[in-house]
Amino acid sequence: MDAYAPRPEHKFSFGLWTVGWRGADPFGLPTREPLEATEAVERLAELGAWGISFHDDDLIPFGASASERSSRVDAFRKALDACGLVVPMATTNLFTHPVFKDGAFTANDRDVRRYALRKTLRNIDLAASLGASTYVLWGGREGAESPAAKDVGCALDRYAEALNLLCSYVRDQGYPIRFALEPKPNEPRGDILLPTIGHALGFISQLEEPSRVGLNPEVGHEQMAGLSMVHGVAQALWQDKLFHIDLNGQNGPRYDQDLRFGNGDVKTAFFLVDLLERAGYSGPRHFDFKPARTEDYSGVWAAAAGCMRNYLIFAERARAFRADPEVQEALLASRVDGLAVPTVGPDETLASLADDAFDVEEAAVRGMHYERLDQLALDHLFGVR
Ligand code: GLT
Ligand code: MN
Ligand code: MN
Repeated sequence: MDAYAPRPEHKFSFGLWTVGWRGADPFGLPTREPLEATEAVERLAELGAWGISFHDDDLIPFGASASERSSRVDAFRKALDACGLVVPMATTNLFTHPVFKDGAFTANDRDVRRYALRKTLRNIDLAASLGASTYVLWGGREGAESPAAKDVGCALDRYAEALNLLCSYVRDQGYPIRFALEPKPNEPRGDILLPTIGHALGFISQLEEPSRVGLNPEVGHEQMAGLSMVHGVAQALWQDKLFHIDLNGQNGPRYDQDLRFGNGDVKTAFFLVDLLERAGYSGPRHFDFKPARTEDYSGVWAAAAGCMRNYLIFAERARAFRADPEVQEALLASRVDGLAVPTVGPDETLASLADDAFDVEEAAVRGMHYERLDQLALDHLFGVR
């Protein structure tokens, strides 16, 4: 049996817009024909995936008639049932149509903001009927190119207003849905609001129902901001805010590469999987990547299979790293366990600090032995241990 074969219990999911990306970029036309949603469902199920997510417009073309809408949704539902795939998450396209050129929930034009809310509510109803429990909000157009163009305080007021209204809607409807904000620093806007995990966590604390709102961090987006995805996700977990995750690959701060998971920064991917698995993260392992436009559909499916295979390889390598007696000894030598001990004990007061017999010079020369520990991690990642 292939130890790296994906199975539904691994909870791998894919955006319909990922495998369905046709390869159009700012410099070139699409290189692939459109992909039917039903075929995406069938192929992903064959590959061992568990779920599929979608934007309203991925499934139902923008402006479709009522009859086209219902026939598309019916066909999708049938394919899901036939293949045993679930819809763990859905989201709204609030960025493609030119009406959203200045944003959706934070557009300066009030009628655009009201339209964005209507479009979102309509798709939340569909998401709920398909069993989704997470609703992602990626505000790619919420931002500006000039600081003169946007009153950021007002924009955040309107963003919070939208979130508060959406929370009250799902509460009133009795939908078991939570919202997940997806940070990104820039692209397509020059500067996007809620640019990082940290900004989004701070914003959530200002909402009326913070417990209903969490995060959907994307690997490449934190790296575009030059930040550590592993530290960001660890903090989201620490605050019980990791509702969903977009796994992909990126090579440093540049345009959003959306590489398949495992391409790009492999060491980050390894430690991210190590973190998710050890933290007992139980949500979807969702891949949000763009199969390279050099590929035909066989390459698209190879890339989708590669995302899942790489996740399972990293998980296995991370388990081996943690189980290795030499690693355990190296962790102790680096005193990694010491950080779990409260700095001032429960029976102590700050006055107790005065009793420490502490030799500053001796502490200053102690080595941490992190280089050895890190090399052991690399040896495991490279498969030479
Ligand atoms: C878009 C974006 C992704 C978001 C999607 C959700 S759409 O493709 O690049 O990062 O996750 O709206
Ligand atoms: Mn991206
Ligand atoms: Mn994403």
